[in-house]
Amino acid sequence: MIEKLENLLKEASSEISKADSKEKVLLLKTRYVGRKGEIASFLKDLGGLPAEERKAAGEAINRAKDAIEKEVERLLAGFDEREKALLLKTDRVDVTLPGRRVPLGKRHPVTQVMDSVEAIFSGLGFDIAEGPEVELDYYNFEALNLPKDHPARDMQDTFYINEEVLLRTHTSAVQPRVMERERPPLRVIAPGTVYRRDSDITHTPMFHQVEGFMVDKGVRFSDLKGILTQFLHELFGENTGIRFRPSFFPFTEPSAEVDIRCVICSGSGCRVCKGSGWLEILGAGMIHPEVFRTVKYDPEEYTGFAFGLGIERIAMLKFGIDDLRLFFENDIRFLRQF
Ligand code: FA5
Repeated sequence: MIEKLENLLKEASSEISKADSKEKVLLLKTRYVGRKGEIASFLKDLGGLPAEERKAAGEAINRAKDAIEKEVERLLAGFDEREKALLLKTDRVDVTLPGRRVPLGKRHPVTQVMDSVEAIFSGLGFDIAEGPEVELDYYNFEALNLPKDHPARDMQDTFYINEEVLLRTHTSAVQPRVMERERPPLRVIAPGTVYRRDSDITHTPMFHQVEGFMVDKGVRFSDLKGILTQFLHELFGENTGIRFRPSFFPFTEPSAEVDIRCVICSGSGCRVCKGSGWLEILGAGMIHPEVFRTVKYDPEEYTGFAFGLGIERIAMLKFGIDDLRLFFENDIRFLRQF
């Protein structure tokens, strides 16, 4: 058996050394040292040997097996090395290939308008303030000269949380909050989200406003008109049609609303401007003395103006959109256009 084993070992190492691929080496490995290979058949024959020969024969089989396995491993390692070297030579990174494009997101048109409005008023010396969206009835109405039984509360359909807490219906609620904690002179804008039970092509239940107010000694209606005209010219261009209309708000006296020439129909009348040729974008006026008394400012000493802009309405006019609800449908095809 020992002799037979030596012959097998010779044959195996000669065969293995001739193998010119990894696959061939692996096939020979199976043939010689696999579970049903040549070495395995020697192990089977071991039982037929006289007891005194078995030990030496067993040791010789194991030695032969080890030798073949070592030879196989050595050759396989050689193939791996050569493969790696070849890969390093041929598989170069082409640094001239163009990179993969990362699709760029866009800012929402409402955010874009909000940012422009903030930038223009910052340039005019206004500071930015914020207030809560879940607001007390007191700041949203009472402190603005709208006591509980005031009929003008019906002008804004309110979402109430309970009798004293609501979703703010306008950013005007920030006015008494700021005035309560600061003294004039004040030049403040307060951008934010507001809520009303409203829905049609020019109204949505959630929308954005920017409140603005200025309080000092000797502030006049002409200051309000000057600031708003300057702002609207910067935003829409010098040639845009603007009109001031008398109006009513319980927290301003006198009050006005400002309209912009409808860009959808250029003023000839359409469903957006309801045939009038104009679209209302803001309410404004001189702050009511009652509001000043509530925040402990002396109305004999200070005067001030305030205004509240509808951001979606401005975005409609700026981008020529004929249905305000489109801004909130989150259709990516619509949003990509801005
Ligand atoms: C007010 O909200 C007042 N607080 C504005 C104000 C501030 C007046 C300071 C005086 C002094 P009004 O309800 O008109 O007013 O709304 C102001 C603007 O918000 C409107 O001109 C319009 O552009 C916009 N707006 C009102 N309701 C909606 C709505 N449901 N959806 C979208 N925009 C709206």
